[in-house]
Amino acid sequence: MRQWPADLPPFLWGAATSSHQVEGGNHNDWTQWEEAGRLQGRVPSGEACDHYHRFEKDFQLFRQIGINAYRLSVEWSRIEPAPGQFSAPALAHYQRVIESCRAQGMEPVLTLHHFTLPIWFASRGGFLNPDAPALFERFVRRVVEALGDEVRFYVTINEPMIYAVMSYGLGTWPPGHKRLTEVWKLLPRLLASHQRAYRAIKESQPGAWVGLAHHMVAFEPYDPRSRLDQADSKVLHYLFNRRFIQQTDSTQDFIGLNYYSRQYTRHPHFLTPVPAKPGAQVTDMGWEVYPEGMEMLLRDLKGFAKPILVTENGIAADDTRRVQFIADHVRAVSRAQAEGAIVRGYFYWSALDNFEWAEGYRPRFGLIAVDYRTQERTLRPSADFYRRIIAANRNLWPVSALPAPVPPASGL
Ligand code: IFM
Repeated sequence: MRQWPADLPPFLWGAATSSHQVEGGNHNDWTQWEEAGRLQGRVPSGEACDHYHRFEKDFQLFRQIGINAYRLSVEWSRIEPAPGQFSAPALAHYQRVIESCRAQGMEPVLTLHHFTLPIWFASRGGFLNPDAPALFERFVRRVVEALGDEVRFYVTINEPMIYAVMSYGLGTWPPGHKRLTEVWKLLPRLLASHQRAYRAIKESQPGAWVGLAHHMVAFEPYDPRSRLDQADSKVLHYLFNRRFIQQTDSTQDFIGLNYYSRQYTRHPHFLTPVPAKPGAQVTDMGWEVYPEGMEMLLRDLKGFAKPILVTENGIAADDTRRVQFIADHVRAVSRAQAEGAIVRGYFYWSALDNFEWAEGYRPRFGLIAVDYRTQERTLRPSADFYRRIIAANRNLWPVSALPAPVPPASGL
């Protein structure tokens, strides 16, 4: 197993965002979708958190929380607005962002594709196009060339399975297709795109750590005694959680895990698992809170014998629940570490409230509340709780200290 660099903190305590969800002023396949009225009455992303212009001030707030790492994404549509034409100002912008991130003592973890596409790329069929891997590689080379060794951690593709299912299976995201056959066509293209990006990054920065952020769901049988429900949850665990990780085993230096919830398989509907049982406590997204699921998945990932970063974990709910959520999931990380999972980082999703795709601005995931009218930011009590966890574990690995008590609710 590759050694964790001695010049890095032993554990990355971070928070995450993505370009389209926070930057504002984008022009990509999602903005087209929003402008075409596909958000079912929800407000389009518009100026979002205006993070594109306010990133420096935001980084100062992040530092108040004490995070030593920040996961962000670059917006392909800004960097390559037309095929083969790269925008020097956009690349210079991200150079400044990375510089400023480092100046604030945060290790950048850079995602290269987080759901959005340049319009020209989308109109050629996006990742379904056989040329997509080569086009993605060309973009990745330009980014890596511009950022040099300032970025050590790359996530090539965020949540390939979610992207495939939402955009091509359920059709709730652009391009809005509902064709399982396309999901099966898309996945090998995403795989090839990742592999080409991996090689391109390593050619230019051999010391880089490259991986993907895999969305994993803790699947369990709806009826624990039903053999068929049990079998379905195993099948789905393989198809949705493990298959892509197995296929990328030789081209990822770390495994990124995005974890949010458990779902139940109920035979014969194994492709449409049940999000929660009646009476379960759910978040504003309708997702059940189940920290044990994260521990279970981290244990499962142990077998790949690689460092693991929890690249996302978070909740859209009242802030009191957020505090409890963070405490319970950090505890799950600590238990998984005790059982041998080499977890090297935890990134809360999200640093700021942001644009939650088809759900618009209603769900609030942030450690920092954003007033979208005034762009005013306010640290939530959960940010203070996270700060205390980080302070208590500074320079410790594995995670071992969980401060108490839980701060009171603020209504934010
Ligand atoms: O907001 C998303 C993010 O873009 C990808 N992972 C899940 C988050 C919450 O739904």
